[in-house]
Amino acid sequence: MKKTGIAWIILACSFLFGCDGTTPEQEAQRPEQIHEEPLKQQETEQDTTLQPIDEINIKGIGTDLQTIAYDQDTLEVTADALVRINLTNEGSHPTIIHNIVFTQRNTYQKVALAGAEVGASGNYVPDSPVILAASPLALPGQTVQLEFKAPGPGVYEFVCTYPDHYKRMHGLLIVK
Ligand SMILES: [Cu+2]
Repeated sequence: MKKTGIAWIILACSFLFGCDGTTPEQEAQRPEQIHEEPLKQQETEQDTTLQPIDEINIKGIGTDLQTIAYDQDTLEVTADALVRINLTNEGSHPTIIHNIVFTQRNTYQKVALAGAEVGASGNYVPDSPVILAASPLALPGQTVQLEFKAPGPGVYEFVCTYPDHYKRMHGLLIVK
């Protein structure tokens, strides 16, 4: 008698609500909810606007090997931010060509010397694990762009690897 009673309740329940206690009305809304969840998740994963962007404009100034320089010797960015570097070569002489290469600390000189060995065909950038990011070459009057993800907090370096430029064109990247 008890068993039959329970069976009746289950039967009545499934007629009225569906077996998990939802009304037919709620049942109708459900497919929409199921559809919404994965979409929201996808949006979060693809939403890069949540990542801070640190944009830096830096210039290569000077007219010869004795006067060339970056217009800043220290750059500061936020750890893990997307860093966007705009390097403008303000030189006018056709042989004054610059780039900007970010490296681990105490390596800029080694990287620049290796870059000079690589030569123009490799944009003067060596294949090295101490390089964080390297821009293309900027000809006089040109602006080149470089984007990379900032590393963890610490002190890093940047350098122009065009032959002989490293002596005057280098600086520190501070990541906070
Ligand atoms: Cu240079």
